[in-house]
Amino acid sequence: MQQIPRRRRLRHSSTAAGPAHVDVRAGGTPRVSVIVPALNEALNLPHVLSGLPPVDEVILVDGGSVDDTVAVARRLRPGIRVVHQTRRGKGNALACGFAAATGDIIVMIDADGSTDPAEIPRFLTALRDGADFAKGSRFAPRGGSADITRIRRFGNLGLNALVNMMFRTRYSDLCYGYNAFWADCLPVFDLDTSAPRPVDGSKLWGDGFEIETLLNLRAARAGLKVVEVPSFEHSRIHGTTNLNTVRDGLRVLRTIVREWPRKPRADGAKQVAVTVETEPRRQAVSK
Ligand SMILES: Nc1nc2c(ncn2[C@@H]2O[C@H](COP(=O)(O)OP(=O)(O)OP(=O)(O)O)[C@@H](O)[C@H]2O)c(=O)[nH]1
Ligand SMILES: [Mg+2]
Repeated sequence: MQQIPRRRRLRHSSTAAGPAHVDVRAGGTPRVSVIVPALNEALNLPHVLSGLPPVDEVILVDGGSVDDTVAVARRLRPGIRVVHQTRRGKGNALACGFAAATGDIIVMIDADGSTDPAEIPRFLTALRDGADFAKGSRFAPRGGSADITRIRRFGNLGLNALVNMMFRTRYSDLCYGYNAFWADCLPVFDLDTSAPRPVDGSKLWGDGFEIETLLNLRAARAGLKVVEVPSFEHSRIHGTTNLNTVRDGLRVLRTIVREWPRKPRADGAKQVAVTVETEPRRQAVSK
């Protein structure tokens, strides 16, 4: 496991006795930021935001929605922080949200109702129990999906197997958007939010739906301790997907190839068995 410099683990906080440095990983109370990338999700946000457990900060990263996404978010949660992304794509949205987050723990969750906010405590438990990166998995025991199509399932399976072989990981779900990590791991992901938007309208690498793959590969390469957390993916409640299976599947493949030269350390990622207890699943929501 990569040793994260101690100073990156310190959070500067104020107490009645004055400013103090608190090592939150070693037992302080971590502040939790939830990042919600959203593109035209006004109809789904009530479900997502009302289901959140108590957290310290919620950041909605708007992708230039043309519906009432931002207004609905502000109405439902007056304290929500709204961030506008710098380029196009879910990956860029997440990178912008991560950069804006002030919490010790960052949780990424979708805005379409497919990722259940009630599962957040499982991810937090995994992090508090020693993981650097709590990686949601639909294919870990007691995970599942009501949303994934057969072609996406096979694509994910194949790409996942390729990654496990090339990067010596033991991932069970490469392309899933529900994850959480300690904010002090952010430098490992090396995400850029300041590069200009390409004039031809294309997406930079990492800016699209390949973002989860990128995070998983860079976590592995850096030797972060990755723990898979079983998760149940529900169907998107309203609206249609922004993902194109072939186009985005090829982007994931190219991401794997591009990340390969940055080989993992000899000992690989310290992935451990799934140890987090799961609560009963809520009922699947149909489209
Ligand atoms: N800000 C922002 N959010 C995005 C963008 N693209 C997708 N999202 C959000 O990212 C989340 C996942 O996108 P989806 O379109 O649901 O993709 P998916 O979950 O792979 O596809 P489905 O399973 O069919 O729903 C949703 O909350 C989207 O609103 C984008 O370009 N910008
Ligand atoms: Mg979705």
